[in-house]
This record gives sequence, structure tokens and C-alpha cells, in this order.
Amino acid sequence: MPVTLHGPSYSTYARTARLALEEKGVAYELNEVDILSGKGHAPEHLARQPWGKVPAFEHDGFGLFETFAITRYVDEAFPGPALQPADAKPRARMTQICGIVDSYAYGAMVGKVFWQEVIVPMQGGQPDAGLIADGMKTVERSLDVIEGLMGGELLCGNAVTLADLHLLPPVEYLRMTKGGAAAFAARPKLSAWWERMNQRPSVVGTRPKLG
Ligand SMILES: N[C@@H](CCC(=O)N[C@@H](CS)C(=O)NCC(=O)O)C(=O)O
Repeated sequence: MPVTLHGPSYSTYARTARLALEEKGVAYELNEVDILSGKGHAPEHLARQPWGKVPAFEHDGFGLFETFAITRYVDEAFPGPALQPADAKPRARMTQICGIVDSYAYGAMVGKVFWQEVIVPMQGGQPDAGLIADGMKTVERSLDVIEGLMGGELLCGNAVTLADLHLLPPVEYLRMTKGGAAAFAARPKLSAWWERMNQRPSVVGTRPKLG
């Protein structure tokens, strides 16, 4: 049953899909589509993901894109520990946190704060302080809301769920920034969550190498 994930190891969304595969114990091939050099818009990738984004996923000829669809499919199609709560309320909470990451947190944490503070200087540019300040407002709100929703040692109880796997990759990049690290350290429940998640082999094994 061959499984392929198309996306570079530095992509947060691709990492979320890989975390789901690793937590389920599913063997997969990683095809490192380098979006930073424009490979996302090559015809063979556009055939998998019409917007040129990553990740895209294949299982036995079944193609899928959109990370939440991929992680739910991985959880439901393969044996291994369940990554979604069975009960309606914690399951809805999990979906809500994944939605918050998609709609608000990712864009601020990665698209604004991390990009301006880490990637722009790596490329020889000058960070835009206005974009960082704007991003930090959404980061602070996102962290407060998610910490307020936390229902156990991890985001949705004491077992790992898709909510943990969707939040962790953007948080890893956020914590590489000065303001982001301070904002994160100021949230005790999320800080303890990070320490717990950080011990998981899936998290250690998919850590991006930058630079
Ligand atoms: N809605 C998409 C978002 C994926 C996404 O934004 N991926 C980023 C990398 S982490 C990307 O491909 N960026 C390249 C681009 O926007 O052109 C999903 O859930 O898979």
C-alpha cells in the first residue's frame, strides 16, 4: 500500500501530515517539492494541488490535498492509535483548534512573524517591523484562545489528537522569533504542552533543518 507525501520537510503543513503518518506508524515516501524554488507551480505538482501548495498526498492511486482532509484520512484509513476523540464535544474542539490554526494562527506565526524575523534576513532583506507587530497581535490572541480551550495535558485531553499535530509546526517556527518565544513562554499551559509534545519521536524525527 504505497503512500507518498509531496512537500518539503521545511513546510509546516507538510510536517503536520507527516506527524499524522508517523503517529499512526504508516510508512511513506517523502517527495521534497521545493516550493521556495518554484517547484510547487511545476505542471506535475499543479496536477496534484491546483493552487501549487503543499502538501499533496497519494495512497494506492488515491490523491488528496488540503492538510486537514489528509490527516483525517490517515487517521481513519490506517490502523494505529486514534488521533480524533470519539465523543462529539472533544472532537468538535479538535476541529475548532485546527480551524483556528488554519484561519488565524498560521498566517500570523509563519507568514508574518517568522517570515519577517527569520527568512527575510536569511535572504539578505530588512524585516518589516509593521508586519511583525501586526502578526504579533494575532499571535497573542490565538495563543490566549487556544490556551483557554485546552482540555487536559494536551490540547484535547491527555492523548495526542490532530489539533496537537496541526498547531505544533507553526509554533516551532514562532518560537524561533524573539517576540514569539516570549509570548509562548508567557502561557504556562501551552509551554507545558510544548515540553510534552517535544518528547514524541514523531516531533523529533520531523524537525525541520533550516539554513
Ligand atoms: N490549505 C492548504 C494550505 C497549505 C499551505 O499554505 N502550504 C504552504 C506551505 S506550509 C504553501 O504551500 N505555500 C506556498 C504558496 O503559498 O505558494 C492546506 O491545508 O494544505
